[in-house]
Amino acid sequence: MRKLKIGITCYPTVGGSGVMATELGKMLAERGHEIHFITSSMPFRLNKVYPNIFFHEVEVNNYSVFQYPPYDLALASKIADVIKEEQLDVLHMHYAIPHAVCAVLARDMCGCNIGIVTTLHGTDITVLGEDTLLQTAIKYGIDKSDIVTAVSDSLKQQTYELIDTTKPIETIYNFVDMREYYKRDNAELKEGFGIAAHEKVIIHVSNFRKVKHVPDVVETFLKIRREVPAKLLLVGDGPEKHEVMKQARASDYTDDILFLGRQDNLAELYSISDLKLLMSSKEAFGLVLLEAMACSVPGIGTNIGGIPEVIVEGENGYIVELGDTEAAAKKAISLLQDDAKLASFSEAARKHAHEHFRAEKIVEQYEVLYEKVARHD
Ligand code: GMT
Repeated sequence: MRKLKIGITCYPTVGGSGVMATELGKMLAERGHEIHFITSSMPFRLNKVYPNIFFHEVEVNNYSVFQYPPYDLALASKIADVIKEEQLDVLHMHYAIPHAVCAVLARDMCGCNIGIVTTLHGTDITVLGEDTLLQTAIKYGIDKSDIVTAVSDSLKQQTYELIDTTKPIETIYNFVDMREYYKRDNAELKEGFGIAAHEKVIIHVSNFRKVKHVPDVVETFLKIRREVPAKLLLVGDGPEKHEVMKQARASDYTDDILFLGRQDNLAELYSISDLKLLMSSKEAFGLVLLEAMACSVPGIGTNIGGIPEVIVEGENGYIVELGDTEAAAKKAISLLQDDAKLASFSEAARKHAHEHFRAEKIVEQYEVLYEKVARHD
């Protein structure tokens, strides 16, 4: 495979799409490609120096003549500069708006024929796509990209339902780097959190947005806790956290609910966890489920978006209807009270992550797409 110069734009802050874009860049760099991140700040998972990864910061100045800082134009202009200066072969944009639209504008600005691959992650379609003010821009970003991918079949389907486009969309699932995400022996950490060896650990990781339905996670846990000695680890931060803290404080099991805030080393936390809960109302894929599965943690998730494409019902986890905390708790209790079943689900989770979503397998699929649209001059 030809080594390419690839420009990547994503939202570099905490969030699944930024995580995926950064992990993809790191994997591609390891495979010999030259990677140029064109983002507003250093992607947070880019925590080590790579000789063939470069960061081009998009600076947005505000001028008194503008009511809003012109991020989109600054980004398009920066992408155009980087295409020319670094002789990029291909652009990979994460999010249809504004990123794909900016890439199209940048291509036009530099008058070149660089290929644009756009990946849809969910929020850009299922949240923004419902906004009629943005639908035309989203359609433009999709239609003008050379190749469009979605992170699940469900997201692909939803895109056709919400956006008036006939553009072919290819599903390329998210991936997990199993060299980083694997179960380690971490009894000391469990003890450090004050969790007894016999207690089960349930984990939820999110940005505490409304769509994550964290109150349903807490409600499910409280039902489990009445039957099983357990602790709930709530990892992350976001707009709903305050409400969830109030809910936890008002419960009979306040001390069993641990708020850990944002954490980088998720594999360590998954290594002390027995079960993952994801009760979202919108979820294009559910990367956190996959990362947990790679660490041998089965999941219970809602019958929403791409979640049923990650969890195999009754094998490595369970699917419940949105808001059905009763069913989630019942299934969790049956699993947590049966050590043999829990061990079999844990192993099945790890195996499933490896067979279907391991990084090498998925990154190859992107390489094939890049080769199709990369410049040949
Ligand atoms: O889930 C979030 O709130 C963050 C969001 C994002 O845009 O970064 O995540 C989306 O992309 C992830 C990576 O592809 C997916 O795993 C998440 O399911 C998806 N979130 C939603 O669809 C709500």
